[in-house]
Amino acid sequence: MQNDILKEIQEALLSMDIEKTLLLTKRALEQGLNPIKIIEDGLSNGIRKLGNMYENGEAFLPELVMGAEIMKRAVEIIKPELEKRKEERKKLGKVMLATVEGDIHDIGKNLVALMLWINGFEIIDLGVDVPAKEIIEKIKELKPDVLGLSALLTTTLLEQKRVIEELERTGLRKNVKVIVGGAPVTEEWAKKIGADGYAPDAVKAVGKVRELLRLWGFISNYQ
Ligand code: B1M
Repeated sequence: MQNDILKEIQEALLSMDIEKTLLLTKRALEQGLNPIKIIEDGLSNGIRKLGNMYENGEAFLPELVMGAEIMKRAVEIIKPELEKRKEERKKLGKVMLATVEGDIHDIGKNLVALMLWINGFEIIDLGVDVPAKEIIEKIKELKPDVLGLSALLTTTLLEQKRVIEELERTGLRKNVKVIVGGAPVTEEWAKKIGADGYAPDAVKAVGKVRELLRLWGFISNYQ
């Protein structure tokens, strides 16, 4: 039953039917489905399938753009449900997020931001296509505890490495934990470039950030 509606959401998104995707998203919420499940198992799976179709020449760029727009609108419907679950605990830490230079994909990063925010973290979102130099400047200015770098293109993965190198070069590396993510990112890549952590999805990103800050002794009374 639950899986049926999630499958229908995927199909509606794949057929670019905005009205139907939004309607089914609302219906899934009314049925009491977990909002995170609707995002991950419904919408995100739909858009990833669209990406596969694009790769195989069965879908084209305007369809990817449209799919991304539908996904964003559907997430807007789900957001208030997630906000109700927001943790009003004392400040857990400040997380700065960016999609690296050359990369404009932001759906995944925005989900990571949303999940961290509802779990009580302060979020500074620098947006997309952010040059390493700008990230360094913002770290100096705003002093986040964690820096999260998202990259969706194999060509922009190297930018994650470049940012970490810049952190080392400017002496800031010791002040900030770095977590990396995005579809082509792996645990091995994260280790190779000297990141502190990697998360495959937005929910696990919350766990990873908590773990890093706890290891650092930042969060004292953490459950
Ligand atoms: Co593009 N794109 N795209 N695209 N796009 C991919 C990434 C691609 C795999 C599609 C494909 O060919 N199969 C491919 C990359 C191939 C490669 O590098 N090997 C690709 C390409 C080629 C391109 C262009 C070059 C196309 C062109 O112009 N010819 C171009 C690049 C532009 C640029 O960035 N310079 C481009 C453009 C676009 C759109 C603008 C149309 C649109 C983006 C809209 C937007 O983001 N506002 C788009 C989309 C939608 C996709 C796909 C279909 C979906 C991405 C997405 O939103 N996924 C994507 C295919 C795919 O990923 N399979 C594709 C859903 C999202 C929830 O998942 O982003 O993976 P994801 O995020 C997850 C995790 O990865 C993780 O948590 C998130 C939530 O669970 N995560 C983190 C993400 N960031 C994290 C950070 C963390 C931790 C976890 O810590 C900091």
